[in-house]
Amino acid sequence: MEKEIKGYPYIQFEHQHLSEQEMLSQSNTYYRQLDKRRSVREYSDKAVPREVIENIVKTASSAPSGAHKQPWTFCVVSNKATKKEIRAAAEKEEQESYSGRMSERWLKDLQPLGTDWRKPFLETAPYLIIVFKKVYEEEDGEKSNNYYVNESVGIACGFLISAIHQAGLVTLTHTPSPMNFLTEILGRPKNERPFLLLPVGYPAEETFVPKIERKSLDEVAVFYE
Ligand code: IYR
Repeated sequence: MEKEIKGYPYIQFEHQHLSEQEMLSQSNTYYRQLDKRRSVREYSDKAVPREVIENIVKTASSAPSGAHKQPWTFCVVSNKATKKEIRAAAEKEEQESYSGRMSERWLKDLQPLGTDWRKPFLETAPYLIIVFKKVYEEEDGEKSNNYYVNESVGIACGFLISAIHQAGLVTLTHTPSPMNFLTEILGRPKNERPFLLLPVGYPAEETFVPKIERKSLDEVAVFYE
């Protein structure tokens, strides 16, 4: 059903009605499923069908955004030479970060996670998704700023990570700093800034991840009843 409201086209919202029992069951299943997600740093080079990646990106791009501007570009890199170039540039920055730019406290906080400047996953993973935020749009030389860009792109990345997990793949939110080399290597326009880099693929065989605990509901939520 379609109609006009105040001169704009509307369609009827299709709500998926669930019984309370179904809600309980589905919310719990979704929680248990997402709670299994872990950031993975060791990847297999096993190929992933491109259509799976396309579905994942479409899911991310279905996220809400300020004034529905969808201020993002997902650069999907599987080209070996480009991955190699990205790895070299990222490791160069990371080397400087780990040997001086990051504080002692920061380095100590990262120790249990076992990270260092080496990023072999940038070449091993079959795909790298580099998310760019579009700070403004340019039409006929006219610049117009987008709204709530960080919030919008952050939410889209949440959808992306959840879709990757749901597809049976693994990822990692990698944030080399500074990230401008990605703008250059990928030839992105001026209005786009790199936001997050995510390797996507299968975990390497026998992957170990840090034994961490998640905060309890009491620690993260306050109910005002
Ligand atoms: N960007 C670096 C450092 C790093 C920072 C945080 I905060 C992490 O949770 C993990 C790593 C890197 O990618 O190694």
